[in-house]
Amino acid sequence: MTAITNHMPTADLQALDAAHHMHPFTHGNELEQKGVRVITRAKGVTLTDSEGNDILDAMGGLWCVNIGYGREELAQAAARQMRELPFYNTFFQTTHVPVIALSAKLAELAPGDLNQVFYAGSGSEANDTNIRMVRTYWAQMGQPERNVIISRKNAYHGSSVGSGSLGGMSGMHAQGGLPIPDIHHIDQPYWYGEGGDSDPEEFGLARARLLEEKIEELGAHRVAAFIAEPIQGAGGVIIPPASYWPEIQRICDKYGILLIADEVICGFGRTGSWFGSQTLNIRPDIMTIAKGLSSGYAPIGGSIVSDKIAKVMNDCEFNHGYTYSGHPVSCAVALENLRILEEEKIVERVAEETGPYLQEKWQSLADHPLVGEAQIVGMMGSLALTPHKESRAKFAADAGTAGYICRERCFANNLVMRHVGDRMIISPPLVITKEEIDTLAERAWASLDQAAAKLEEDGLMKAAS
Ligand code: PXG
Repeated sequence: MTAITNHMPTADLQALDAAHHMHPFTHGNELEQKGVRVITRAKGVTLTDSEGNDILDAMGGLWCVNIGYGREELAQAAARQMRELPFYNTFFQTTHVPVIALSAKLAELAPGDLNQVFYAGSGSEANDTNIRMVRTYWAQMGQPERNVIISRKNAYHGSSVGSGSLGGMSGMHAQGGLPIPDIHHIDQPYWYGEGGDSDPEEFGLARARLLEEKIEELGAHRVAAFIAEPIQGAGGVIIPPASYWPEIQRICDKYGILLIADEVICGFGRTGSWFGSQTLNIRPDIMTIAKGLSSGYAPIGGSIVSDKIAKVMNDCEFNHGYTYSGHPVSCAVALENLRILEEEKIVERVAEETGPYLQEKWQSLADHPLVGEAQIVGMMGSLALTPHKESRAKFAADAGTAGYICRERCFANNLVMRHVGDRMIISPPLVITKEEIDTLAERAWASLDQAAAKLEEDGLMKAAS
């Protein structure tokens, strides 16, 4: 057996990684040339790499480590559950205590009549469940032709064949035969990038009305559901104009179309409420959950569904499920995570204390010459980089060039801040302190300075014509 310890030299770990590990969303050869960064441990909001660098993780792992790293209670919960009952399935007329307790807790936390949970191992799987669930629901209702799902361009709903089809990422659709049939995409409510000279609220309304146009075009009798993230995450933390969601809700209500809120990122405190749907006043029929549900300590996802849907679905046998649906260890870890979020009032703190503090610091980054806008809700924020603030111009260079340069500077300054195209994004652990927020803002500003200098030096501070 190869024993890999933290003491193995970094270069050896990198070589083994390059030889045997295929990374998601990564150009393997480029990564090998560059040398992968090896993360060895983490505590609170701080990662440590194999070279001993301490890095402020402003992405919360991958939008998920809401309670921060290193909480012993979750390790204890996992160990206890592994000893007692490491696995049993929930398929054949059986259940277990952790899945019962977690389901009851989620029903209590979820808004409205969202009271039943179908489990998955991830957000992608949960959205695959949703495709089959809403189509089966309508078939059960005697309307099997209602099988179209409408989503949005630049949405992210996962990477499996079904969820990748729901998503609106063109790079993903270009590989592997996506999208599957009967998924349609409308334009996103991205005023900064696509709104031109329009008023943001007018633009928000116009983008919402694209849903109505699409429904009319396809025929309402064909449309099963609309799916959207309350705030687009992987697409670049795009916060819609205030006019957008009320109009979407009105349209879904008018045509009786099911609304799926993908809460994989927005859920569990990220926006300052338990769910993004509460922050944005949405009444979904289904919420997709994952990530913050367990703070990433164990893989788990699911769909929380309304009584209306559960009643119909429970009237048939839904031929669907995963070996790890309601995995007892993941459920026990998720329960302990929810206990910590609740008892330590972490969501309230984001809403009332640290969120507003981060917002103030984040907004001040908009004063930087390279930043066209700074947007933030709760603890998910974005900066739009631009060569020309006043006109919100895009760079003449390929999209993502400036963002990548800035991200590299962040890494060099021991800050994990991602880029999506030329937008910089953050989603830190919700437990980040004011002092750590100061550090985040200082490192971000320094990285922006260095990125601007590099862009000038390379002649890249030019606006696209
Ligand atoms: N829905 C949303 C809104 C997500 O953000 C998924 C579903 C899929 O979840 P799983 O657990 O299957 O990954 C996600 C995941 C990025 C990035 O680059 C974002 C995600 C995953 C990987 C990378 O920002 N979000």
